[in-house]
Amino acid sequence: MTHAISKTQFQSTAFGLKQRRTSDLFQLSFKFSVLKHTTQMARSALDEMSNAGAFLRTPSTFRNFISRDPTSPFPPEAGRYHLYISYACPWASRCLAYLKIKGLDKAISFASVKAIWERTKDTDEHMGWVFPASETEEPGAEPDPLNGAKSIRELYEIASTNYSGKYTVPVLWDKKLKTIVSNESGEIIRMFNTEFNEIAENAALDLYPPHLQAQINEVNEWIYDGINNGVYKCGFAKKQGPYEEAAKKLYEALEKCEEILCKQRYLCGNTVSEADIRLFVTLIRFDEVYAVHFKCNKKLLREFPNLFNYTKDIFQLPGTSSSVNMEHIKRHYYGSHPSINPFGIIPLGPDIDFSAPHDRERFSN
Ligand SMILES: N[C@@H](CCC(=O)N[C@@H](CS)C(=O)NCC(=O)O)C(=O)O
Repeated sequence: MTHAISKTQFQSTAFGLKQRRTSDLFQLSFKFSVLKHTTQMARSALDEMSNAGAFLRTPSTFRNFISRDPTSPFPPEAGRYHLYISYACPWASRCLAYLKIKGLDKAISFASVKAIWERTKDTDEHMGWVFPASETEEPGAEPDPLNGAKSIRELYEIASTNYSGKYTVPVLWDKKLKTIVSNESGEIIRMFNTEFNEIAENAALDLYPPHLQAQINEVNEWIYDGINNGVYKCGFAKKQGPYEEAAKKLYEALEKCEEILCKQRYLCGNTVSEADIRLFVTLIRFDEVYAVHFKCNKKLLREFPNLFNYTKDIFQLPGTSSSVNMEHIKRHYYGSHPSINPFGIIPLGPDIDFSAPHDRERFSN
């Protein structure tokens, strides 16, 4: 038996191979374009990049309001709403802090996802927030008690069949209409502050009182841009220029806070306000995460005497400390951004005791 092949056989085999290679290539490129398409559809914060290499956060999309207005489709009923959070996320944590501070935790249920992002579907590469499979899998995280969802992404897909944005926390969920009321923390905290006062245990506390609103809005604006979002602009920058610009702005804003806080207890005077809770969620993560993971190391929080003591002061407000889970915070950041920390190593320090004494009472009288 001979293994030689004729010229025609050779030509046809070669043609077949070439054809197969072309068709494989076509299929591969088709698969790649589908993949590209689906990953483009399922985005995360790591994809939000300008051509100049700067991080650009996109706005939230579910913007309904729970309101006491009798015509509101979302009235403030006890037991009707659920807050999906991640303890790691500063935006979700500010909602949880409000829920605790206002005494709403019996009226509004809440649960946290797992700390580290995982694949949300087998059919594409999207990495995002997922629920544990059991109560015991991860301390602090719980399976979805309402919809049995495996991921936050699934909740967005229940709420909207053609959603194409990011699958972010917080998610304020309406159990009755089975939909997302809001995924914008800046608006959720306003609802928690005023709209549930008939059922809130600490209704008298107003963190956005009319006489301070203009001042709070003004402070929020530069603190959001320079600090809350500023640390992300430092951490997610892909070029030196945008990183340096963000870091410079961050430290200017921190120095401005330090100056304000050497004269008064809180950002807008001697009573705590929304502006303080919004700043706090970034400061509590600063030395533990942002200084290392996001390269915000020009000066540590502990090197700003007023800001550091102020952070302890806010941490010690009744309700706030239970919104902080440092284990989740550190595991999330160091473990969910492989492009920044490829081996997922979590630094041991600095392990700050925020319940230690502070000197902020000096402003009270
Ligand atoms: N504007 C939103 C931002 C929320 C946000 O960015 N959350 C992050 C976690 S810190 C998130 O869920 N990211 C998911 C992703 O980027 O895919 C808010 O303030 O509520």
